[in-house]
Amino acid sequence: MTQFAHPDDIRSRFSAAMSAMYRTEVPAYGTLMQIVSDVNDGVLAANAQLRSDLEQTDQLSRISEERHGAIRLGTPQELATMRRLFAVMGMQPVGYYDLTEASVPVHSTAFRPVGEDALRRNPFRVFTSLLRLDLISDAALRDTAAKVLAERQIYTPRCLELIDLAESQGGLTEAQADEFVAEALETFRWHPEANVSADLYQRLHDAHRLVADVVSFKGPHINHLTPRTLDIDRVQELMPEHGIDPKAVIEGPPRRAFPILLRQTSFKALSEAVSFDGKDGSHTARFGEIEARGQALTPVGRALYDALLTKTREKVRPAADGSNTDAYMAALQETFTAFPDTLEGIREDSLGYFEWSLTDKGRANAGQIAGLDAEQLLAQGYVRIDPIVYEDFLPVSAAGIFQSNLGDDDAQEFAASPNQQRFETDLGAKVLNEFDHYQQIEDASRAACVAALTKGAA
Ligand code: OOG
Ligand code: NI
Repeated sequence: MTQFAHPDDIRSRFSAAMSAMYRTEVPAYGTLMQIVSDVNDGVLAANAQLRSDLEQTDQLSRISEERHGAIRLGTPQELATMRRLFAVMGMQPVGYYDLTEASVPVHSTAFRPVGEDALRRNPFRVFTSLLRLDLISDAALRDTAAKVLAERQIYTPRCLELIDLAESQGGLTEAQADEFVAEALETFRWHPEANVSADLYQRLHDAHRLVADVVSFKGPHINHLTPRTLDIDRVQELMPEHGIDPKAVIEGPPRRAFPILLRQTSFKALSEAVSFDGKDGSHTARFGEIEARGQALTPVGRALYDALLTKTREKVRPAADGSNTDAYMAALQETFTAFPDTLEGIREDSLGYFEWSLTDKGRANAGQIAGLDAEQLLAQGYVRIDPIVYEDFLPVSAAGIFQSNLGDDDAQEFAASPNQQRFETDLGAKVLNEFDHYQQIEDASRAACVAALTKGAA
C-alpha cells in the first residue's frame, strides 16, 4: 500500500510556499504580515477570554497561518483545470459571486477546505474569478482577447501530469506532493514580460483595467494574499506608520462586541515594470489586504446585514479619497445598532450559526445523562455554543476591494447579469452552497453533543 500525502498537508505546504513567494514579489506584504502578527499577539495577551475561546474551539493555532489569495482566470478550460488542481490540496468551490453587480466583468467562487478538521489544519483559500469576455462591447477586441487567451498555457506540463496522477492514483506520494507544490506555484507567479504588445495592452486597458490584467499576461499572477487579524481597526491605523497607504474605509460590518461575517481593508496596488514585446511599460494589479472574520450568518441574518449595509450607503457613500471616512463609519455604526450584538440576541433571532461542543462538565458526564434535550443540556452547562466562523466572502466587500485597486477612473459600466449555471458548466462542477454547509455543521455538532451525553446512546 502506497502512503499518500494528506491533501491538508499539501495545502499547508502550498500556502507557505505561496506566502514566501509573495513576500519576495511584494515586500509590503512582508511588512503587513509583521504588523498583523504583532497586533494579534497584543490582542491575545490583553484578552484572556478570546484566547481561551479560541483554545477551547481548537482555533488558536490556525490564526497566524490564516490567509486567502485571489486570482483571475481567462477561459473556462483554465477554470476547470484550476478546480482539479485545488482538489489535489483538498479545496472545493464554495459559493457563487456575481461581480457584475459592481461593474467588474467577472464571476467567481472561493476554493477552500470544507469541514472543521480541514479548516483547522489550514484554512487557506483562493477567491477565483473568471473573466466574462462576453460583456466586452467591442467585438473585434473581444475576438483578439479570446485568441490571446486560447494560445496561452498557464500550467506547466509536469503540473498537469501530476494532477492526472493524483486523480488516477487517488493521491500523491510525499515526493510527488513536493514536486506538485513547486509546479503549481509556477501558475501563480508574476511574469514581467507581457503576452501582448503595448498597443493591445492599452486597448484592453481602455475596455476595462481588469481585462488588461487577465489577458496581457502569461498566467494568473496571485494578486494579493490576505492575513487574518484579530483587530483590523488597529492594523488600519498602524499601516501609514509603516509606509503603507490603506484604502479609505474598512469594508463590511462595523466594529462589534460579537463580530459578524467579514471586515476587510487593503492597500493600493503597486506599479510594476512590464516589458511589452521589448518595450518598457508598467501595470498595477497586485496589492495587500487584511481581514477580520466573525460569525457566519443564516439567510435571515445575511438579509438583515445586506439591508443595513444598503441603508448605510444610502446615507453616506464612502468616497475613495477618504474625505468622508468618519461620516461613513459613524453612519455604519449607527445603522447597525439594529443588529443584535449579544450571542443570546443573535441566537434568539436566528441570525447566526453556532457550533455545539462539550464543556469539562459535559466530558465528565459523558454517557450518563437521561431525559434532557439539547437546550436543557446547554442551560445546565454540559455543552457550550460558539459562533461558527464565516469562511467565505462578501460581494460588496469584494467589489470595494476590486475597485480600490482598479483606480477610480473606470468608466465602463456593466449591467448586473449573474449566471451561476454558466459558471458551473465552465467549472465542471456545482459550487457548494455556503448556507447549507454552515447549517450542516451546526446540526451535526448539536447531535454529536446530545449523543455523547445521553445514557446508552453512545
Ligand atoms: C478579488 C477581490 C475579492 C476579497 O477578499 O473579497 C477578494 C480580486 O481582486 O481578484 O479577494
Ligand atoms: Ni481578498
